[in-house]
Amino acid sequence: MAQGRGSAGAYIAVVAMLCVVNFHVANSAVFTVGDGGGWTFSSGSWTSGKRFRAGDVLVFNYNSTVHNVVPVSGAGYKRCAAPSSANVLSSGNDRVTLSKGTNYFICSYAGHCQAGMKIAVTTA
Ligand SMILES: *[C@@H]1O[C@H](CO)[C@@H](O)[C@H](O)[C@H]1NC(C)=O
Ligand SMILES: [Cu+2]
Repeated sequence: MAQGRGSAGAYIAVVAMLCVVNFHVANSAVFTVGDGGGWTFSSGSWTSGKRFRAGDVLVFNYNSTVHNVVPVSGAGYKRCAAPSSANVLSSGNDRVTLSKGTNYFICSYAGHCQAGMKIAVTTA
């Protein structure tokens, strides 16, 4: 009997855990950067009026022969510079989960960031 109650308790704990996981999945939004236009030179203004939260996912769609996505620091964003150790994303369909605070991304192809291919996404 005691053993039966024990496994029922474990079962309830597992179900409760799955509900928590589902809750997080259901509450994280997926945003396509630039919407139909994709990740490009005019992406900087795409963030305006949107509300992002930590855990939300950004999808970067672009032509990978001419662009990339590099998560950078605030300084890297301002200077349009990525450190050599940067994690360069280049699949053309990259998904990035937003963390708390401001998340910065640039395209590191020569001149692209300077031409506006950069975004700063602040999570609430
Ligand atoms: C990607 O860009 C290259 C170079 O401009 C071009 O030749 C190619 O057709 C483009 N691919 C797509 C899918 O637009
Ligand atoms: Cu580019």
